[in-house]
Amino acid sequence: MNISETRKHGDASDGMIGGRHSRFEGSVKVTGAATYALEYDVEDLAHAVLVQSTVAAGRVVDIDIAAAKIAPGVLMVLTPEDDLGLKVASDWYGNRPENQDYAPLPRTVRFNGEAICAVVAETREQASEAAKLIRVVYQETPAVMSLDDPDAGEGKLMDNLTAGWGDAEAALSAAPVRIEAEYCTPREFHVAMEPHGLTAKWDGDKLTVWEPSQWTHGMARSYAEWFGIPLDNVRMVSPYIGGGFGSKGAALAYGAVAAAAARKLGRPVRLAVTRPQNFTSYGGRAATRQKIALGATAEGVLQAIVHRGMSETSTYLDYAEQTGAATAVLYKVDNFSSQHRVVPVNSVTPGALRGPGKNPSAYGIECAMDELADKLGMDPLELRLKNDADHDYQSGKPWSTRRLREALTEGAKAFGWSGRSHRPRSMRDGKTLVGWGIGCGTFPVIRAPSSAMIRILGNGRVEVVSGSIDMGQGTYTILAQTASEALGVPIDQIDVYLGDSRLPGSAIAGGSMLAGSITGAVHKAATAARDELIGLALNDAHSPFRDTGANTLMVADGRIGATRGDGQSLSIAELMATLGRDHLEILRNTLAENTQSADDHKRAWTTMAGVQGPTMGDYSMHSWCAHFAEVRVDEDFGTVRVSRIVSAFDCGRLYNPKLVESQWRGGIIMGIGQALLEEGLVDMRNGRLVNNNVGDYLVPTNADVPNIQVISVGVPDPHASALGGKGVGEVGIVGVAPAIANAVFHATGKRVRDLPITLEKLI
Ligand code: MCN
Ligand code: MOS
Repeated sequence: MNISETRKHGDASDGMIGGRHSRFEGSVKVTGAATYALEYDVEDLAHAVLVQSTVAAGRVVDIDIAAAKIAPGVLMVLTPEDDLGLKVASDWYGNRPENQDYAPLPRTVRFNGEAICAVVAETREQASEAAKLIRVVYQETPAVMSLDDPDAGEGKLMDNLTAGWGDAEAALSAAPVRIEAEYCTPREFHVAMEPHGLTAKWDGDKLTVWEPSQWTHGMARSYAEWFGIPLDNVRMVSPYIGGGFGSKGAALAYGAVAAAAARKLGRPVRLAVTRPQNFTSYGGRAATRQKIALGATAEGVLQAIVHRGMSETSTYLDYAEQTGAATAVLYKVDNFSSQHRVVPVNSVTPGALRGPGKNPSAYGIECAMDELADKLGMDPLELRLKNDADHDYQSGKPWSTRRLREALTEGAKAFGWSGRSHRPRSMRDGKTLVGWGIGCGTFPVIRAPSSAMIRILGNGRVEVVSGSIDMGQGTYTILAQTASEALGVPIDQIDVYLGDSRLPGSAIAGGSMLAGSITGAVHKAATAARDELIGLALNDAHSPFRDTGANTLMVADGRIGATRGDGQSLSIAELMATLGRDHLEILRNTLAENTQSADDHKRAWTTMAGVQGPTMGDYSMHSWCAHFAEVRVDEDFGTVRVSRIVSAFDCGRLYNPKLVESQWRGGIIMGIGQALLEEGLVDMRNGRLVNNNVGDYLVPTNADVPNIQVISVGVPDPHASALGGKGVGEVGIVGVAPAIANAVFHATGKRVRDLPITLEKLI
């Protein structure tokens, strides 16, 4: 059965909110019709290649570009000598330093792999060849290579990440049962299938950038500010993205270099960031360390949590991988203290990677809970249920919805947890040790203002238009479903246009905030569009419904007609053909090339709607999950295989369970990689990331992925979003690594407290 047949054979309600509709853009992707950023046919294109520093810190004192400049095809060589005339752009939150110069090819090197030169040539091959001819002389300065470096120091205490209530230290020392341990996670990377890169083209002072983007509006703002041009002059185009996982939310130095080169050269420039360069052109997940002490009664009632975490950052910006993020919300505890420090090292500034903060945080607290259960001689499931938090102890607010208890009990039932013998090394299958472990996860509900546009075209088709993006998570599909349901138009009559900064602004596809934010906007716009269509049908001088005496009409299955009886009904196209043009707002929109026939657009009519990001208000809102993992460990060789995972989730209402299950599974698979495989290795002599390629930086392959059963225990959460859904995209990875680590302990009796759990740590 091919994709279009799958769609045809789908259930009729498939296309509604909550239906299991297959990926809307699936067929264009599998047939290769989807165009990615580096595939656009742009005339007169030149190609740029980056040259990166080979030292961790220092000053570029001499660059010999003579040979590169005369190499075949070379058009331009950019070095720190060149004034690109750029200004520092706003940060993430829109704060901008006044009139500061920005040098994306800096003279002062801050990490190994920082871009310092670029070569532009007629072809990419010529640029790469010429790049090899550049000779750079550095004056090296002392550097801190990683958190493991003896010179790394204690870093800086982050006041905004210091939390506490009760008297944690006193309650801890008074507690009859205590555990204390340190947990470590390494530097990790996104490794999205589509590497970074862009094509930049100037028309006068107007810039078009084709670049994979999790946030077209935010990135367009950076380009505009770098170059000092109005925001309207920048167009970011990003309709298809081969995965981002947090790495594609911000415009980065290589983008500034390519766009500056294009401006200087007067030709469009394409810059493909190579796979190795991907590892240092933007930040992965920071390495973390955290000490956790838990105190409990002999019955397993938590008395105190003391948490001290740290994460690496760069030498030039503080980015905190917040190790206390999940610690504070998972359990009921009256005495709590958490601190987080950032330690500058000579690396690119780390960034968000699926479940930032929450992910290493859950690794710490969920391993610690397992250690406590072991010390108490208690079932780790029972320990978690006993300490389930009835409200948010940090904010004092009630949960909007929290079904972690249900996730634990339903997950346990599906997994067969009651068959566990709790003593470590007590379950085996021949020569293989078998272990079962639990890890819980959470991710906050975040929202941001989003807007969307609905157009009903003269031919009866409906367009959903938004500047938000789909990097694989399902935005196209859920927006089509939302519009279909709100308008009463079958989903195959709907087209969705995304990924262009000239379209209505939206939340970033980050922090698992997009689906909840943008479905609200589309629902509102589509409902308003339907009401306006009905209004026109009742009032337009030419409408056949005008004289029927009806005071309302309904739209269903793409037809408009009387709400009851078998009165006349018309398809939307038939109705649109009768309406007077004076009632149709003629589109003066920018999106000519994304539209259907020009004539249809003349008869189109537009509704815009926006939803504000509601404040977090009176509730504490989060998604929740409980993972149950089974591992099999070879006793002689220490090899670990994950043989089974069952995970239960509370993410509120699911707009499309098929896509959600895929999101959860994707997160869980990344969690398997984090537990067993992934680790950025730094050469302590020069700060170079040694395994900067997909051959040496291991991510799970199909052979590493077992049967994963996912279960939804959520209920619609009216506080979380307009349609009742909570975030889905990130919570899946949170809690997987501790579930596996705890299973490995259960199998082997050996507690590995630093990820990944490789065989040499087990032997
Ligand atoms: N969804 C749903 N019902 C809900 C919530 C979500 O059906 N109540 C489904 C929808 O298909 C929606 C998807 O889940 O498109 C994700 O929704 P949401 O949780 O709002 O997350 P965002 O749309 O903001 O996407 C970003 C999120 C993040 S932050 C990372 S990191 C991540 C992730 O999504 N990166 C991904 N999932 C990814 N999936 C793919 N394929 N590739 C990535 O790079
Ligand atoms: Mo996701 S790491 O917030 O893009």
